[in-house]
Amino acid sequence: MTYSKDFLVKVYRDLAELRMFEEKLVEAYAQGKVPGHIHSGMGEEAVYAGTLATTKDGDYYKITHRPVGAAVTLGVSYETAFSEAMGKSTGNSGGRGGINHISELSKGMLGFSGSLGCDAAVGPGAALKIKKDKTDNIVYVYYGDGTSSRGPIHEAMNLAAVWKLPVLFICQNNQFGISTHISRGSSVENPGADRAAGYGMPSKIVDGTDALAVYEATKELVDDIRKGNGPAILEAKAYRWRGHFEGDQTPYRDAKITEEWMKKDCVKIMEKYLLDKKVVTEDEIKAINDELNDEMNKAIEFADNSPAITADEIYDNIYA
Ligand SMILES: Cc1ncc(C[n+]2csc(CCOP(=O)(O)OP(=O)(O)O)c2C)c(N)n1
Ligand SMILES: [Mg+2]
Repeated sequence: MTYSKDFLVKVYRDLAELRMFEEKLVEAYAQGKVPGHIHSGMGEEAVYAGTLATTKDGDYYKITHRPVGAAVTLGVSYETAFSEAMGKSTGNSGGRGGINHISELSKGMLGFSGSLGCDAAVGPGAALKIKKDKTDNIVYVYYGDGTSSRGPIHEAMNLAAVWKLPVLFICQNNQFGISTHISRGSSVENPGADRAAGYGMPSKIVDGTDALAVYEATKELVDDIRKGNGPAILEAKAYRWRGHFEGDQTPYRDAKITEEWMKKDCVKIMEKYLLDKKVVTEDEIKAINDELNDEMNKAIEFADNSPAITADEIYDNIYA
């Protein structure tokens, strides 16, 4: 496939932005600025940067808890995202939702439940609207390898397949659900792709550390879904570099394997591709990263200086 410089730089920028957002979040967490806990998605950024390079206006998204920086890829401002993570009134839920709830419907984001998988059918629900409107939009539904065995995911897949709804299910296979390796949670090797046959869906498996490979595999499936041919599953293989949460010392896995995976750094892989092909210079790479760094530091300062949610406000906008 041939790519324009603009396209390649955009994919690189998305990767670098996701990585930096995750790094800054880990740093803010270590400084005690983030209430609750965070789930670093470092190492898995190409799954989002690659798939989201295939979107068009009017598409919908159900992202997961990892990496939450996907929300900024989808257009949530740094100020809003850091503020929400830090429990500040300037966050998109006024600081009530916190890290897992950085979401804006105006950007096509359908929200996220902390009870993993239970809201999977919200994706097919939005896809039903698209089908009734007769547009060629689609819904991107992300889920982890651990979540892949939950019942509601399979009900959502069945419904999408029976009604031929425009949904791309994306299994982010980072090989662990907290401390449980996928081999202990799934009877098949590929918990995303191998299960597609059960619903008569097409599927693809891709190296989730190679953003362009992810893009190409996604594009093939997405082009077909946009034509009205029904849902599909993409399984992207990557690895969770850090613990399940910050402070998890990962005694349940071999540090050498983690080190090997960390050599497959999706940001560096893309950077090397751009430099080898002379698409950009080292200076251009530096300029992109300097700009991201400046903007994010300003956003963190903004969040630092924003008022925290008060005890009186906690129950505002909550309905029972
Ligand atoms: C229904 C439900 N059960 C258990 C949990 C606790 N939990 C939080 S994250 C997680 C691991 C999920 O693994 P996976 O789907 O592979 O996503 P990953 O964390 O690896 O990105 C679990 C079990 C939850 N949030 N919801
Ligand atoms: Mg996982």
